[in-house]
Amino acid sequence: MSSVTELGYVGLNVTDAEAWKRFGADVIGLELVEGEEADRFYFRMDYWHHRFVIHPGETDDIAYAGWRVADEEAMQAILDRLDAAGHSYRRATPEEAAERRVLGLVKVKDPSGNPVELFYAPLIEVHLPFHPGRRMHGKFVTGSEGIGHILIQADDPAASHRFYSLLGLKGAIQYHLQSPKGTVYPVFMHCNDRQHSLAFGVNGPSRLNHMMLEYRELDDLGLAHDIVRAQGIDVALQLGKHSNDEALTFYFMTPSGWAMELGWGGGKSFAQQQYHLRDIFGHGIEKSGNMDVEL
Ligand code: MBD
Ligand code: FE
Repeated sequence: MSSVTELGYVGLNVTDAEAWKRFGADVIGLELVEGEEADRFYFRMDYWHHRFVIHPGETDDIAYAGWRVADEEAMQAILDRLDAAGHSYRRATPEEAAERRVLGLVKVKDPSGNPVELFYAPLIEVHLPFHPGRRMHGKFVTGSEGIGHILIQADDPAASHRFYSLLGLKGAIQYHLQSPKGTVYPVFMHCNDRQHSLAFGVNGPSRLNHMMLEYRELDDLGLAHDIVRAQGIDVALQLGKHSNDEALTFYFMTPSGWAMELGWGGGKSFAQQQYHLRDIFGHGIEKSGNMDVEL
């Protein structure tokens, strides 16, 4: 069955562009690319033209999530499934595809109204090696595992699960967790070796609850943690290790008010379902508000 292959890029609406440039480059280590378009800028993580499109404006939230498919044929197979399920979508114009630096682009919304983009053939600039925005020991985990994962709003988790299954993602509820709103049942879905590329079932004030990026070297996670602490950035969840992907991570607030999860050592996706009641260790809530789950 044709499937999306990775979370390839993310678009973000931000109110404080200057804060985001510093945050992306100096805290996370992303490569800032100002580009020629006055209304946006980019961050790179690897050889791709970009992995983030930042749109300064009036709001702070995810603008779209870009899911890659292998080619035109795989795209058509997924569109056929959306048609059969009665789910509408729009084929982007060549100008819109060029805007994203891809050769094929379709725009669709998930059942909660989260903008989703399906694309094939991104521009990969192999002649432009990744140049981190600050010192890094190693690189980001990308490649066939995509940029990381997002935890997004789902008004009806069962409907979201059906929709993302049409895109080819696989997964299920992997935790039963306590939150101020009662027990929550987060769903985790994967489309490659990364244990999960998508999660939902923990709703908060924004469409994007958090986004996770992964370093190849433990020392880069430690460096990021030192920088976050030195800058006095609010830490939402302290360092800890998840039971599902076994990644060592911590969560801290972006200039947009949703959380960034940075990690190291994430495990692979598995074919058989299992669930957990808590994490292996850590992840204590420090700054309440966005990630109020007892892990
Ligand atoms: C994650 O990446 C996560 O964000 C949560 C809440 C639980 C398990 C793995
Ligand atoms: Fe996460």
